[in-house]
Amino acid sequence: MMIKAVIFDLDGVLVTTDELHFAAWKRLAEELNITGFTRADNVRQRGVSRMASLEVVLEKTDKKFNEEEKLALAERKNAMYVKSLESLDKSAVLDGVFDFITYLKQKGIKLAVGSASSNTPMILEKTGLRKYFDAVSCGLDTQKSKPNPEVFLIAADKLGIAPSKCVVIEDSDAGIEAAKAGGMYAVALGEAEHNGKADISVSSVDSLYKVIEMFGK
Ligand code: B16
Ligand code: MG
Repeated sequence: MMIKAVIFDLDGVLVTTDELHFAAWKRLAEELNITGFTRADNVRQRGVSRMASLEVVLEKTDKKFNEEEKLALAERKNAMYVKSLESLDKSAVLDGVFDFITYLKQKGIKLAVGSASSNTPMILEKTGLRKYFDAVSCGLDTQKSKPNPEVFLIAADKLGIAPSKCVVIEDSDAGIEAAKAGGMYAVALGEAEHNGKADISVSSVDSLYKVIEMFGK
């Protein structure tokens, strides 16, 4: 199989903003006097929508919130998160990413971002990543969030490339499921490394070159 495109997840694959998401949810939990919210809970927030991420925090309290209150809490977390993005620059791009995307472009492979985050355009601009990508699909484009494949199918559609010719690189279980549901080749990276549904798992960006080489033949 020849591949024509690589679709990257954003938080935790291209940039370190996964840590900023965690910090903002942790602050929200503290404001609500929730003490048991941990990094292990944060792993379940990866790739899923803002509202689904909020539910992971609210599982830790017996207090009940109505829909309006939940929306306000999600908005509050997002305000704290966006504030923490103010100083974001290219130092937030994960090790090896600029070299790897330059290598893919030289090979003529199309590049897209497929992220649940509605803050994707701002993050891509601030980190200097935007100019490398042929298409961006994010929370602003979708109705359904990962594990639904919509965000990746929109990315493939914007590129004009069949899903079967796309490789997805993801750090979340929801994202791996979404890629497979969309008929794409799924590469698990970092936190998703042990996901059994991925086609292949790697521990770092440096190991992605051999995955691409494998398709070249
Ligand atoms: P926002 P990804 C996801 O981004 C995050 O992993 C997830 O934790 C977050 O809830 C979601 O974006 C929505 O983000 O609140 O900024 O719109 O991993 O799909 O790039
Ligand atoms: Mg992610």
